Amino acid sequence: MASDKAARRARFEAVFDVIRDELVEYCKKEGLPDEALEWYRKSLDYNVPGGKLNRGISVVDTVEILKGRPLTDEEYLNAAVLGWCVELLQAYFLVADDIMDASITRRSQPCWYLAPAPAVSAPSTPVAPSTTPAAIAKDQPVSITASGYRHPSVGMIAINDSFMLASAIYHLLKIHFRPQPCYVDLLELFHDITYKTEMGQLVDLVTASEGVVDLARFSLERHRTIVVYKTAFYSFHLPVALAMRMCNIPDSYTVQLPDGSKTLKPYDIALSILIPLGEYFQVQDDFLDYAAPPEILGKIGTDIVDNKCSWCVNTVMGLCTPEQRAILDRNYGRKGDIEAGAEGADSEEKKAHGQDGEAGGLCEKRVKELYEAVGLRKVYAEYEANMYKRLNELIDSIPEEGVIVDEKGQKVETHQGMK
Ligand code: GPP
Ligand code: MG
Ligand code: MG
Ligand code: MG
Repeated sequence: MASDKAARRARFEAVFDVIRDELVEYCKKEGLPDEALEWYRKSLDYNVPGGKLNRGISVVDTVEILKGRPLTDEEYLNAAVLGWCVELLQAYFLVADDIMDASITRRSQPCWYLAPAPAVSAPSTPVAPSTTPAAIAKDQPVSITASGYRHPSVGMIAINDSFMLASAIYHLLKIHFRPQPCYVDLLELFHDITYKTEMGQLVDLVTASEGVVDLARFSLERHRTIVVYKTAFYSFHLPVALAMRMCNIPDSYTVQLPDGSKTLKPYDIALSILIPLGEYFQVQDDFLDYAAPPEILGKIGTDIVDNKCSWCVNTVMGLCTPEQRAILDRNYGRKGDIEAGAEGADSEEKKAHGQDGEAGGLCEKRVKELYEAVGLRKVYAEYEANMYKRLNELIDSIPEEGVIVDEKGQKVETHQGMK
């Protein structure tokens, strides 16, 4: 089973080389200089293939389930190209999100905007090596190697790199899908879902506005809007909807239950499960931002320091005493060691901690202590168990058998095992 999963991943990964070469080759044909080709290749290799690949592989898996048989080589390539387009979209979002969230690491390497720039010229001035990621971040756009040399880092070229990761999607769709009937539907899906994700990112950012820390603006309702829009649509709905479009399932189809009690639309059925699944996934991301060690997570959590409307802070706000709430108000969303209303404080703890601190400093530490004190880990475990049950119930509510009819009410096929 495990080796089957590894083999599926390896087959999917092999398609990335084809895609990357197509993209770089296209830029070459446009006459770009070698330096730019080298840069683009490095950006693609650094940002696209290193993640879990769940989103991309689920396009392939869904196409296979819908076809109900192993895919031909041509079908596999098409499905994998769509999968890699989702991974390109994810790379585009992550490169940009890491700049906006001032993150330090991603997938156990420096965020792209902090990474050593590709094809750098020989270093000239050795400087003392810096040890903390925070120090490297402060020094950007210069990064420091283990040997202590300063290198120019990618810096704000990362903004253009993120645009090129997104544009690559539309180039690949054109090369691989233009003659197919699903082409416009695929384009529309990528455009619509990108727009929705950007809406979610906007709500995430304006709710976490810098310098104005007002926890009264947070709520679980606001959090739900953020996570559904910034994560669930692109991470869960998009891969399945792309597979359905590739299989040419039209919007006009309805599924009639065998007893005739209900008619359901296939795209609505998919949404009704994938959005709650995406919501759960982002709650987990929020929880891990606080609870998981960076060595395991591959990224250093920034939500507390960044004043994010995370599931953690919203849940703790509903559990804490007025005294604990005051601690939260003073320390949440603060970048350093100075609590709100305590400027100039010079406690022993602060001295011991050091001004540079780790990541967010003393304020972040206080918030994390509070999370522990209210038992957030236990509350999360309960949330996870409930959500797991709810998602299984939702999946079970999909009929095992149904009759698919077109817009004229004509039977298309009897479909078994829609789950
Ligand atoms: C995850 O938020 C959401 C995204 C990566 C979407 C970004 C959308 C853009 C339009 C740029 P997050 O900040 O919690 O993710 P992470 O924890 O991985 O940084
Ligand atoms: Mg982020
Ligand atoms: Mg973010
Ligand atoms: Mg996060």
